[in-house]
Amino acid sequence: MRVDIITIFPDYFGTPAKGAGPLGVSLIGKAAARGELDFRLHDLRKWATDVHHTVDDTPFGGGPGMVMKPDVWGAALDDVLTGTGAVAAASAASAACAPLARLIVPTPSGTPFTQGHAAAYAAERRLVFACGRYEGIDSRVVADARSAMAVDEVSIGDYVLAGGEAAVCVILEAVCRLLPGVWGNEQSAADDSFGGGTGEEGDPMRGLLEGPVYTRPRSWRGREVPPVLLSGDHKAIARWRRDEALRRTAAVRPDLVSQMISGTAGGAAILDARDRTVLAEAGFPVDGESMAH
Ligand code: JEE
Repeated sequence: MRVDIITIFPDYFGTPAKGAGPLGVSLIGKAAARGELDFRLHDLRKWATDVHHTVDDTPFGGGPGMVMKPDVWGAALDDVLTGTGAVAAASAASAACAPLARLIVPTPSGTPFTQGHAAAYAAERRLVFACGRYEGIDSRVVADARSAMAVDEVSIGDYVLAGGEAAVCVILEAVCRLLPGVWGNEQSAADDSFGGGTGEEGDPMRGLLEGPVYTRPRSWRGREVPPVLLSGDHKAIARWRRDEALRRTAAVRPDLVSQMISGTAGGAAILDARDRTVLAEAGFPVDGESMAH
């Protein structure tokens, strides 16, 4: 997969080719070293035409801060997509026949980024990320890009960052661990059953958060590993894990439990009698039962 990142802070991403920075280490770094990932960093200021390499201007209509200029972004996207590298060389015609790629624009006003997006991006040949700064990018840039390619405006969460770079790192980490050949993929990625995510149909843990996990030693600072996990009784272990997952999800993400219940005709298809007891104890009415407290 080829990944282009356009930013005024290419240094933010370190030197992926040298194994340094967020894209150079761990699984992403190893996939890059094997040639499965090809990162290209682009300094947006390269496409600024004035002597000060200006990329921002005051917002029309007034208001705080600055907005990134559409002409600079348009030239950058044209060049990166056509692969010319020449400043403002791309015509509308050459942009129209740009190689298939998806443009991803992180923004606080975007669609919430989910595991579903990560899976879709992992299936693409080429991703292009546009990192904004200041108060964001002139809205016409995305409108214009949509005439040539698929464009996603996504948000990684309900808080305000100073720019899109950190969001790109988050998105790439979620995407790259799903790539075929990236270690852990066969096991861990297939196990992903995160709420609203890509857990397979019939996965008993789909839509739930994972419960607690343990490793050796069995006893640590007077705290014991739950005996069921040492029992060798796989059925009992699976049941315990589901109970813990239900309890944890009810406690920290009641919205996911509600989604599970409402999305499946009262949860009939996916909630057994034991599930209903566990959820009732956690204060969730299931199947017309009243709240436990
Ligand atoms: C990209 C610039 C900073 C600050 C206006 C008005 C917005 C942009 N989950 C996420 N949080 N933040 C980002 C993100 C932030 C960015 C850019 C992504 C480019 N910025 C910026 C303020 C404003 N504010 C009041 O409501 C909040 C806009 C992001 C992602 N992905």
